[in-house]
Parts: sequence; structure tokens; C-alpha cells
Amino acid sequence: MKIKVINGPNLNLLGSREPGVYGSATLAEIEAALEVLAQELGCKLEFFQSNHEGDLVDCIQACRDSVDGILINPAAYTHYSYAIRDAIAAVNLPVVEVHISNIHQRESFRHRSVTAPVCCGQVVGFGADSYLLGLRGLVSIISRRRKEA
Ligand code: CA2
Repeated sequence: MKIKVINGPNLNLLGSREPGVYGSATLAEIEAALEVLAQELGCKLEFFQSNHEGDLVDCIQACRDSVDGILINPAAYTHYSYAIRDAIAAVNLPVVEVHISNIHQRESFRHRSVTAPVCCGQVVGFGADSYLLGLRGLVSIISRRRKEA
């Protein structure tokens, strides 16, 4: 089982600023923790981060024939990128959306996710653990679908 882990704009800055909102873990540390969990769950991970909407769309499209599911934090694009939403819908793979912060407790523009309705699940507000919880949920959905097929 292969899973793409995609991170959107500014998440490359994790650990350097705003620790009160996003915690102190760097993106590299989050990816390392995901690798440990992936070993336990028996899946392989590939990582991608970009600050550019089109690159994220290209990456999601390329997932169609190369991975079994996507774990994504679209960052600020969550709230307004119909291009990323359409790419997720088009790729026809299980996708789980994660957020470090609880977007519902923050500014009103963060309350809406345009991408969540085309994902199979969303995890918010658990800090870096949102990624680990999201990976567990995604692997469980992929395994269930394989048994049902
Ligand atoms: O809580 C999340 O995971 C977010 O996706 C993070 C995005 C934000 O726009 C979403 O509303 C919620 C922002 C990521 C920016 O990360 C930074 C990290 C360190 C310093 C500055 C920004």
C-alpha cells in the first residue's frame, strides 16, 4: 500500500514561527513520525510539499496511477482552492484532509473547507498528531475497500 503525503503553502515553515498555533515540530519531524507509523501499519509513504497551487494540482493528478491514497494538508488553499478540490475529486482515490490547528476555533474564513466535501475524512486540531490520526484512518479505509472489492 502506497500513500502520498501532500503539504501545501507555508507548511515548510513549521517549527520556526507561530509555535502557539502550529506547535514546535518541523515538517521533517512530522514526516519522520509518519514513517514510523507507516512501518507499523505496513504502508509506504511518499512526501511532497509546495507553496504553489498548480504544482499541488499536478502532484494530485499524478497520484492517479501511482498510489492507493492521499493524506493532504492543503493549508490556506483549503479555504478557497476550487482547483485543488477538483483535482481531488478527479483523481478518484481515498483522500484524508488534515489540519494541525482546529480551523473551526479560528478566524471565520478558516471555518469553511472547500476540499473536505471531496475527501473521505477530515482530522483537525490535534497538532502534529492530526497527521498520524489521518494516516490511521486512511489506511483503514483503503484496507476496508480492498476487502469489499
Ligand atoms: O492548521 C493547519 O494545518 C492549517 O492548514 C495551516 C495553514 C492555515 O492556512 C490553515 O487555515 C490551517 C497555514 C500553514 C502555515 O504554517 C506556518 C507555519 C509556521 C509559520 C507560519 C506559518
